[in-house]
Amino acid sequence: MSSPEVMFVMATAQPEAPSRILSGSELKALREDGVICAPEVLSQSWVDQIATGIEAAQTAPSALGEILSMRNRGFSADLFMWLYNDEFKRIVFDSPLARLAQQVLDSPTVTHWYDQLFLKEPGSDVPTPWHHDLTFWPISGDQIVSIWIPIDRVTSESAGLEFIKGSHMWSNRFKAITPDYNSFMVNPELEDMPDIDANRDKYELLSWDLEPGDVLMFHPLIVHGSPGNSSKNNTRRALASRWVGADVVYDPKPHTMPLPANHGLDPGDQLGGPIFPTVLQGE
Ligand SMILES: O=C(O)CCC(=O)C(=O)O
Repeated sequence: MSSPEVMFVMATAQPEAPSRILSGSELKALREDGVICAPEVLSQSWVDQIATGIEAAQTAPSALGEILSMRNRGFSADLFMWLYNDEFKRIVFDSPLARLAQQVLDSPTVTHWYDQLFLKEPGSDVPTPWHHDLTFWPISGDQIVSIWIPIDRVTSESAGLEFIKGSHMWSNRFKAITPDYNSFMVNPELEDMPDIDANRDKYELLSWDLEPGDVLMFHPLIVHGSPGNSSKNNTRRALASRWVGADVVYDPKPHTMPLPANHGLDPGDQLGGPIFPTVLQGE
């Protein structure tokens, strides 16, 4: 039997448990619909820590964050914040996110893929065009989940995310729609995204009003997007935290997102190493 000291060290070295575990019906809905809203899984204290991290990333954005943001239109974005921001580092290693992902991934290991900020100020006219994620990610595998965490109350007025139910099962693979500086990510061999907004009645759209503490969890192939923030007073801050299991490998296809240079992976390597830390190991 372990000594109490050893048990204490092991316990503090592990990420915290979520406020509650996902139910069987939530896991089934995620498999079938490609997305779920999981209410009340994060404590206010973690929401506050994410808010502090976002504030720091806003005050001192990375060079990439400067490029991705359109501050004159009330939109801020950043990527891989955990590499330079201690608050986000704690969120990767200590928060309940790894354990939430573990429930979905069905994998012995749970590895952090990357984190991403999406902030839309009141009145921001910047939409997130309809897209799916996996086509422009340089990875392949099945065990992948994104956790989208709002820090503010979110409604359809304040740029709530929308999803096409079941679209993760479609065989279509769509071109990314990007600002000019990211046009290298548009793969000409893929289909154009249909005009979903002009034909909204043809699709089964899912969206939720969210409170801080609630999260959305979704499949990397589900088609999703969000409008600008038409509310007058409510900023919409969100962290997307992305996780993978043991079957996911580095696959640097053309027209995919660039990664930090020092990841040390060769094509076909299991995702891991210093830039993609494995937070839960073989449990
Ligand atoms: O927050 C948004 O508007 C976009 C989020 C998104 O596309 C994602 O997390 O994959």
